[in-house]
Amino acid sequence: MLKGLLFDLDGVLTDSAKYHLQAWNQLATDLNITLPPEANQQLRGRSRLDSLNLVLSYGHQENRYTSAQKAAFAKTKNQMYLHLIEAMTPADILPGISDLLAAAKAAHLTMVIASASRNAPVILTRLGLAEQFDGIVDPATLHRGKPDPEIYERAQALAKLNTTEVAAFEDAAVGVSAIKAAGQFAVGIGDPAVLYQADYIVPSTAALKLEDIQRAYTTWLE
Ligand code: B16
Ligand code: MG
Repeated sequence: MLKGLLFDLDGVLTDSAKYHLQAWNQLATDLNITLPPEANQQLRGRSRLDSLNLVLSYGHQENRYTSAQKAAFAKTKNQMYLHLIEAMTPADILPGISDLLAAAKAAHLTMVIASASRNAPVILTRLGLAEQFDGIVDPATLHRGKPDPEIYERAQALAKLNTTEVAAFEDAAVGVSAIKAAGQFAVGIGDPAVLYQADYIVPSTAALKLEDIQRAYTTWLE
């Protein structure tokens, strides 16, 4: 029986992924790096440092800088990102999400955030969603980023549920890989060609309906 929902944040609850990309683009330009079109998908869900290393690799600069220089670049990117998200309000909650959360609450499902973003608490507050969740995994305490299953295993532990009692939501290929490596039911939001590992895929959050998810989950369990 479905007892809990585990949520990625960026790209699932709100479109902050576009602000991440904008800030990485700005940093890349400063470093004379041009991000390829696939960066939009490849940067999704990755930790701040993994993302920076990917950005540097697009410019063949991954071995050019010290750890201290990389930390400074990551800090600069985060300051740009924080500036971009300053104007976020509850109007930035993606379509279909508020109804899904309300339906899940009515069904007494436990809800936990499994976001790689260290800014997740700030964003949840800006969206007015901070009180909606039963727990948030602290990404600062993780050893490995998505696609490693650690973050989804921790979210499941916070929900105090078994692997087969949860459904997890992701917009990133690395995130879906993490969910599947954790053995959980994966709901992918986006392009099926990218999120092919997911057990149930919708084109956008507007198409998320709790009863459809429950039906797909029941089929998956059998
Ligand atoms: P921060 P998610 C991820 O959040 C983003 O998708 C990814 O683009 C970002 O680099 C990562 O968080 C770290 O975020 O720099 O704010 O700590 O999709 O796992 O909710
Ligand atoms: Mg995401």
